[in-house]
Amino acid sequence: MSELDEKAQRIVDARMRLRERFLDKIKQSPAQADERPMGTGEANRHGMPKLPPGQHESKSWPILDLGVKPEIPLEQWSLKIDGAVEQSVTLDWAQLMALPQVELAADFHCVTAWSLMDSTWRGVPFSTVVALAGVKPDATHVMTYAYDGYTTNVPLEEALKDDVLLVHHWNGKPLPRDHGGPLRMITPQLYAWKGAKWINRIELLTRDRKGFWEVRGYSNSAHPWRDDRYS
Ligand SMILES: Nc1nc2c(c(=O)[nH]1)N[C@H]1C(S)=C(S)[C@@H](COP(=O)(O)O)O[C@H]1N2
Ligand SMILES: [Mo]
Repeated sequence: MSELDEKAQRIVDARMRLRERFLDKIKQSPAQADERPMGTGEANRHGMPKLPPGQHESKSWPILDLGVKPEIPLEQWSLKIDGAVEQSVTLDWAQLMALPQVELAADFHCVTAWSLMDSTWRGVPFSTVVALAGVKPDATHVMTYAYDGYTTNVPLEEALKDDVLLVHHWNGKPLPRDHGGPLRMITPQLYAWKGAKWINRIELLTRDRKGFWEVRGYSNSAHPWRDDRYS
């Protein structure tokens, strides 16, 4: 194995150990725990009905944000992982791209009732990036921050699911700035507001704290198959 392959293998192993710590919670968190989830259509890749209740399919991809679309040149871009971690880490673009990359198909459900189906996403699993920093045993939640000032929170077991990615490509093309490029998070098993566009910081928390929309009345848990939109 080359030095680079060995490094990649160490990162992948660390990610697996981290996910193992949370595997029971991951399995029991809402998507898997619902015996009769709401919605219609064939099962999607994580076993939920393709279309969550109250959603309709959108053929185009709407743009929703706070109106500020930060432009971050790649040479100035960075992502910080801190909080309840063994060691804070700040990645530059080249370091992010040197991590093991994955590609998967997933749907995208916005709380305003549209769903974008069957996108192909390419990026780095959230769990890979936080494994680099080493997650402390008492970490339970995550706050993500973005270049436009947006924040959103998720339980760690939701964030560690295999389809939660930090993505830089959508359907084979670089992620457009309007949709959070160069890098955004996606949370296919939660409403899309849980995925920060233009992400620049991941803070591990030892107790839950609410993000931008969560303090303004959106659901803290945001589970599409429970029609879980507002708190
Ligand atoms: N940085 C940032 N991320 C964000 C938002 C935002 O305003 N700023 N809006 C959220 C909301 S409410 C939704 S529905 C999705 C929309 O993503 P899109 O514009 O790519 O469709 O991004 C989420 N992530
Ligand atoms: Mo939204």
